[in-house]
Amino acid sequence: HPVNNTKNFILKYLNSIGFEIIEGPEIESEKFNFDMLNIKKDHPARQMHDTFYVQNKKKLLRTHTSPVQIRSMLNNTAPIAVVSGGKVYRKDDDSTHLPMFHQIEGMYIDENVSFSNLKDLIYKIIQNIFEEKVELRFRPSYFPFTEPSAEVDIMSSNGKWLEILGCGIVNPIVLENCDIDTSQYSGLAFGLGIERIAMLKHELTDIRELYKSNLDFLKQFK
Ligand code: 2NL
Repeated sequence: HPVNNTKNFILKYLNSIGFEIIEGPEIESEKFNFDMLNIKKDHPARQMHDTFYVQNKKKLLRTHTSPVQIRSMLNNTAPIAVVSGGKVYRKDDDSTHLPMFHQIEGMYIDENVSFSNLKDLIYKIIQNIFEEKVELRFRPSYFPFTEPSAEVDIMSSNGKWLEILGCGIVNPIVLENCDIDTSQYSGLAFGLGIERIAMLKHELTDIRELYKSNLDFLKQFK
């Protein structure tokens, strides 16, 4: 399936440059999906229309793969270089959004990790994905779990900027939540939607094509 092909291709590259591939549960708690990541109680993403809650709101379907990195910070000591990939869930359903999609997130914690390190890594990842030199730009953005944060756009063949991933320097609040000494360590992190990249690589226009289980369609992707 093009989504699994894309996921495995990106994970394999990140693993080859030193990131350990880790996994975690799809059913999560508010603590790991939101609290530990500095996503406050009144943050819009917490409202019922974004998140699938289960078991009387005691548990939820993870809205991103970040809880996997949170667990790795709690269970290991720095330096840490990990990448997680898998299914995530949000209450969305149209030609560009699905209630279930796949994400890859990477995180690197060490002494002296800087925004230059982040930029260098993102350039390498994007060039590996598209297998050629692509023009890209970093645009200032906001995520509660990174500070500063940026979204990265690539220049597409029709001359338009397209958003490809989000990234940033791990917010020290998140490191402190995981008992990591912020006087010694800093970190970088990034997240990308796999369907979005598979669509760009294969020039698809409707994300729902990927999940119609139409074998004639899927057999095109060898
Ligand atoms: C996006 C943006 C991002 C992260 C994910 C992260 C995880 C931890 C700490 C800090 Cl545990 N950051 N993940 C960071 C920046 C962006 O994803 O647009 N994803 C589709």
